[in-house]
Amino acid sequence: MPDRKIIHVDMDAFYASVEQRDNPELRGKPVAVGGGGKRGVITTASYEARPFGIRSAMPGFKAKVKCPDLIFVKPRFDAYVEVSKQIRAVFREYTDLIEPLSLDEAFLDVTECKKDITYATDIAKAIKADILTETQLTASAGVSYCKFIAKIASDINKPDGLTVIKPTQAISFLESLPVEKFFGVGKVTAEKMKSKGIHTGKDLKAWSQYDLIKSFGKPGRFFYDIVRGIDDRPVRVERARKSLGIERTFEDPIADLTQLQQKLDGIVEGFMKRLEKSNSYGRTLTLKLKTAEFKNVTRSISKESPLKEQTLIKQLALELLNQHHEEGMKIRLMGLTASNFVNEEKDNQLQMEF
Ligand code: TTP
Ligand code: MG
Repeated sequence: MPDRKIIHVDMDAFYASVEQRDNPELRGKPVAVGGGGKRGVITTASYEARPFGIRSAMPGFKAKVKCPDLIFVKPRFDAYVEVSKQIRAVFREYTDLIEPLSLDEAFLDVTECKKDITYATDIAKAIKADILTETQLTASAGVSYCKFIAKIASDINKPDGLTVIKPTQAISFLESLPVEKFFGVGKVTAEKMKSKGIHTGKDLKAWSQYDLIKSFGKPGRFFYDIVRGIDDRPVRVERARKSLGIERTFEDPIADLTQLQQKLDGIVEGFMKRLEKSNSYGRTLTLKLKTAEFKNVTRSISKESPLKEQTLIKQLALELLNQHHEEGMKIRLMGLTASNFVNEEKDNQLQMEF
């Protein structure tokens, strides 16, 4: 694979910076977004609050003890979504290969840049400048040849940072990296690694692939590659999926319910394959029937959590059919659709990439 140019962009103290921008009284002061009420937790804190140890997910009352001058403000999600749209519009000026990880963060593949800029470093500088002009907010960027290293790099000189890690620097950079910084190494895995004497990339590199898989399961294979700077995962363009499904047209319209139930069995099978392939599971299941007179009937059922179980889906599909099939109705087409997809959390999304 030829060298790619990957940029990871991440806004600085995102929610808090938006609040400081929109309310000058908050500027230069320690600000926490969220964390109000008895049990509230903080979503993020301004950089002025961070030296006091104020972090995301910290309960508000605890933060107040650490930093008595801390100002709490309520989140305004509409404002954050608006900024998110603005930064994505900036990204699109440079490339169509954009993979958002959350409102304030995305990977960009700028190997082929829409603007005539040769070096990825200059592209990152230009993107940061455009974001500042458009939003009056700063972002940090990491530049490298793969996603994993670009993401770590964006975190190195926050706020308003720009860190470039070239392929020639990657190996020594990764050797000195603490294990918890490695992609896919969560708290539990990091503890386990440390108990086995693996503290840095250098320690990790001393392990064979066989031993890594034996100790850490499937991700061991990934750890083996990544510590050697091998990460070929493409920047994946996110297509917001609204629904997903299959349908079957019958040669001759079917009136018999039992026969339709049998046909539905096969449709459920195909439907499951479709869901598994795209790894998307919706909370709503819709049955579509088209009659011999070309009349469409669609009936839906929704559950609280995503529908993943074949037996449950089959049962729900049958219920829909039994409830809505009427005596004498001749069916020429039957289909199943999933919709109402649940957005997986950021971490989940990263974990699933394995
Ligand atoms: P982050 O990019 O993780 O953090 P940040 O932008 O606030 O600060 P940094 O400069 O270190 O990047 O998250 C982006 C936003 O997502 C953050 O402003 C608030 C929200 N968020 C939560 O609501 N809960 C959380 O636990 C985290 C980590 C973030
Ligand atoms: Mg951020």
